[in-house]
Amino acid sequence: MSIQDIFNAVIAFDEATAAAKTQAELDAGTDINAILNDGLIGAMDEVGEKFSTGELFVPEMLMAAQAMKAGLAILKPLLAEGNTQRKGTVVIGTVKGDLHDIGKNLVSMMMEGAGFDVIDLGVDVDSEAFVKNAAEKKADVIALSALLTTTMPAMETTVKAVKEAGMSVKTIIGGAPVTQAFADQIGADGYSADAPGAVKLVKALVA
Ligand code: B12
Repeated sequence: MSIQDIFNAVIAFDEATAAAKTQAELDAGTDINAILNDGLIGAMDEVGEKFSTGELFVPEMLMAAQAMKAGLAILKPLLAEGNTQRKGTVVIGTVKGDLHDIGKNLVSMMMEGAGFDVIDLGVDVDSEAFVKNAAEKKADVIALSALLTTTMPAMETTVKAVKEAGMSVKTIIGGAPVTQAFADQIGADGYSADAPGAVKLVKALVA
């Protein structure tokens, strides 16, 4: 039994095994971050590579994502465990035109686990919805996710809309193609490459 079994189950689109092996590793006391990064996320990286080289297609990518989600569901209570004192409110979503939500969900779960109230607007969220919800919920931070280079401009549109609305809410961005340089370029208040980093960033911004 090893983390490789989880990796292999995701690559094999096997939801039941991905869930069972994730549970088995947890029961064996394996570090949750190792299960997440080396097992579940590592496998999705491999799937992405194979998609790039034409070895896999969208349906397979989706099946792998389902297997990954089955493993994530096992980890979720542990990721969300911990500090119950609320630290602030985060409105999160995947930007307009983009349907990828696995990374966004992970960021959302970890923020909840860190004690933030998280309002998840889902995928394909336009700038008006981000602004409206952040205003209504008196959010401290708006967190934007994008996985496609073609949807990164929607991040800029949203950051601009927040500024035009005269809101004091901070904006942070993330997702595989996003960089610190892009965050600086569009005037976002922060960027992180991963979910634990996103939590640190939000803590620093609301402190
Ligand atoms: C699964 C997947 C899909 C699934 C999505 C299922 C779902 N419910 O999310 C499906 C099959 C639907 C899909 C569709 C498409 N996909 Co796709 N997909 C992927 C894949 C394989 C994995 C993404 C993933 O979930 N990774 C795991 C998560 C945990 O990582 P993550 O999202 O990067 O999130 C982490 C960080 O980025 C960060 N983060 C994420 N969000 C945020 C937000 C904030 C605020 C912060 C601070 C941090 C942060 O923290 C997360 C955790 O550490 C990637 C390849 C890859 N390895 O990235 C391609 C990939 C993103 N897809 C790609 C493409 C091209 C598409 C399609 C256009 C394919 C098509 N021809 O139809 C469509 C687009 C649909 C749309 N309109 O969105 C390309 C994008 C290329 C590009 N640069 O633009 C990729 C890179 C594959 C490739 N190598 O070509 N896809």
